[in-house]
Amino acid sequence: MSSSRSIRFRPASEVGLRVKRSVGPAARAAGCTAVRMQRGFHHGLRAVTVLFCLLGVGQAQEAPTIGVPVPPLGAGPWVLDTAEQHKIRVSVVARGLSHPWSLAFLPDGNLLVTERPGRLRILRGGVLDPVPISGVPAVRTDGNGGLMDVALHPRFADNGFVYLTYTKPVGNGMGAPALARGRLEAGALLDVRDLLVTEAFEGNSGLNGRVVFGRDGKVYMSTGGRVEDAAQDPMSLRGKILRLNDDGSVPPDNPFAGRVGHRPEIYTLGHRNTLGLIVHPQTGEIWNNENGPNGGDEINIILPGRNYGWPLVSFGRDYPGARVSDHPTREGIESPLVVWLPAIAVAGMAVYTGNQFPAWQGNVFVGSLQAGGIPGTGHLQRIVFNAATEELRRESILTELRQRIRDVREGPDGLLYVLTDEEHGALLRIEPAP
Ligand SMILES: [Ca+2]
Repeated sequence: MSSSRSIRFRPASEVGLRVKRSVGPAARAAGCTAVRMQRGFHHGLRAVTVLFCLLGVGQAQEAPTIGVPVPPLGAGPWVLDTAEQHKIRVSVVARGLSHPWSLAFLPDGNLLVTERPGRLRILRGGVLDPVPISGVPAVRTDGNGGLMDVALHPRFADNGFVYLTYTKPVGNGMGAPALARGRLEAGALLDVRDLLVTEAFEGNSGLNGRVVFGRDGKVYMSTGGRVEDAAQDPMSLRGKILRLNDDGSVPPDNPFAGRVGHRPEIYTLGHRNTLGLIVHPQTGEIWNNENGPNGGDEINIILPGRNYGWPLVSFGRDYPGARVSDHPTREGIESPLVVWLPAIAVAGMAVYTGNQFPAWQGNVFVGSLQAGGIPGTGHLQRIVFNAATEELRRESILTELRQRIRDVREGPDGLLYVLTDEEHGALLRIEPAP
């Protein structure tokens, strides 16, 4: 059994851990490591030392295995029963995708899919072209980064503009989350250029980025900011949602434009790691979802100039178990619309408005990479709200497949499409079953 498949420890760099080996001989023999955690807060640096035994892989004692082996995804289709939309059929549209991250429906019916290792793929007539689209910028692929989101310009049919978020390699092993634009023409991206390159750093801490066009025609881009207090720093582009013109310039009506000590690109701050960013199809609002550490995943309604709290305020717990903050809310900080504790590693988001699933009208769908810290438990969640956008019900579906769900979208045909973020990943389609 592959331990790398069944145990996915998040690296120390993700949680700002500093590993020190000044533990006693007995603890060392048990595979324990003393870990000093530090996080900068506005009210001072808090530090705590804990014994972190699970990281002692390869030392005197092998760490316990978490999770059970996951068999490869079968051929399908699968007919499943769900709580309100009974009998759905899930089928494989394409497989053999390496860590697919995002997708975009083209007006001609074709479909773009990003693969995190740095390839942009196209499905024509539902068939995956074995040849990737050329012209994609080089990406840094270690850790969680690489090629991530893809979005089409609102006037794509006229200008062919495709927007990509990716980790730009900037030398010495460093990577910088970046936004690039190119023109799609005959299977190639042409005139590709970076519109924004954010701060470079080592490791994989908070590399992820989504991009979506608002109804105002502006580009909204998220950046991860899960270490230290970068998400609260108004001069850092990390841990933010940024708002740009379609050419990458800064709109003069941005909430912090012209304010001393603030980067003008910032639309909102205090985000840990946004993995879902959408325009709500019924209200036009920008919604995000973001990952907490060991709990505290959130859905938020994104309002200009607001602070969403990370790392000052969270409902979550840190990886060793302690609460992130003494109180989960604070005056002047936006509270999440939905919270998960423990985490489901939320990723991707769609609000269903099609006519294929009448019982799912207005429901929010999110992917889960893994639930409750147990590998091999990824699935799709459905959330039902009332007319006042207050949560009523949650349902976990596709649990039988046990795949890491990275993205979920409603297609122009009113069906739902799901990407499984696996080494042998797949594009799945969900439709009503007779
Ligand atoms: Ca928050």
